[in-house]
Amino acid sequence: MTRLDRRRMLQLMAAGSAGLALARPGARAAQAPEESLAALAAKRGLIFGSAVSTPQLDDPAYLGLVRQECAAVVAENAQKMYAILPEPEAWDFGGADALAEFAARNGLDLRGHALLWNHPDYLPDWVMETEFGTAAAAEDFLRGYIGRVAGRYAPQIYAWDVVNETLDPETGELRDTPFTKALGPQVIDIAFDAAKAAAPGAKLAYNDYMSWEDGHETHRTAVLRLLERLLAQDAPVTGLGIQGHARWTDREAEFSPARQKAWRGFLDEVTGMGLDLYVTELDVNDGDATGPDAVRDAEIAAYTKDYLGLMLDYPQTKEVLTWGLADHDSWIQAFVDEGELVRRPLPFDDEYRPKPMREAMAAAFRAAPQRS
Ligand code: 9MR
Repeated sequence: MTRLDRRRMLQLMAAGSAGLALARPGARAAQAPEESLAALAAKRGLIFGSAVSTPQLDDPAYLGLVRQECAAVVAENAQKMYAILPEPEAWDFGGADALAEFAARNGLDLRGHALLWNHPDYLPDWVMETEFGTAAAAEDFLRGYIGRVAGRYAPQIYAWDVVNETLDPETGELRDTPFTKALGPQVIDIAFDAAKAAAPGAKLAYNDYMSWEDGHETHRTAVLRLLERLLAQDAPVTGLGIQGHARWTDREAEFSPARQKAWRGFLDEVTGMGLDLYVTELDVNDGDATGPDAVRDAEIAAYTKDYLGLMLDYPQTKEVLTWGLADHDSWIQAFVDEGELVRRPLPFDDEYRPKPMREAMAAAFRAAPQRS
């Protein structure tokens, strides 16, 4: 456990849930379950937190829930390159600074996401249109960008997703961007090196959405090869960010013993390399499931308990973050077609009432082995 983890755990344990509610006037104490997820996780040496979007910083009730339940927050979008550098030289730290201030004011740890999302759809348009000409020019730009962003929030940010989703899940190859054109696979090494230089005390993760689901085999293998290569070249990577976005449509998609076995095989290889695991973006999309909310919620909760049970079995799993706390604000709702049911992917409903998924998470934290 790092010094930061230990300090946070002691704070949470000393505060207890009543202390947390009292210290946080915005919190909806009347609805608050007995012990916060953060306190339950901290008892096991784990960090629990959630993504927060910039608009949510203007929603006092939502922030009350964040303060009530979380030990850490991560920017849902505000630290992405398209938000910080939407045009050449047009640096905009507004959203990222606002979240950093919220975290500091409330004693919350701050995770960083993501220094390099090396993906054609999510780099700023002007970067996608740039031809760097030489490898040195691409490297200079990338080192300058990462140095400035990671340096600005050091040492507040205790962990960075240094590189996000750079592998094409279908082919296992690096995604094609101006950075990969100019630098090839070295782009990843350069990003880690620049992050380490600017934030020497932070945990540094490769973050991606490979999962236990069918069709993810190529993606999992590509991630293993990338991590092996990085470690062989002494890149300062400390762990793998496992996003944990699950799609849970029907019985066909269940977390079956065979799929769990394959997933454990993958996690065994990652941890066998000496890396930590961070669950960074947990949510459960119940797709086109039909039926009453109570039935859908029970299935999502059962899955969450099994999934976290497996993940927390690994003492290398040090953090669990959800990608938001309340259903209505989830990114998944943007993909709901007309006539489909609104999804229920997160631990709280749209009135911030705890759902069975929250109970499942609490149970998984209670049952988790103690980690050091
Ligand atoms: O939740 C995020 C959504 O609001 C953004 O529009 C989208 C594109 O920036 O990114 C979403 O977050 C993604 C995260 O950054 C990386 N992993 C997948 C997440 C869900 O798409």
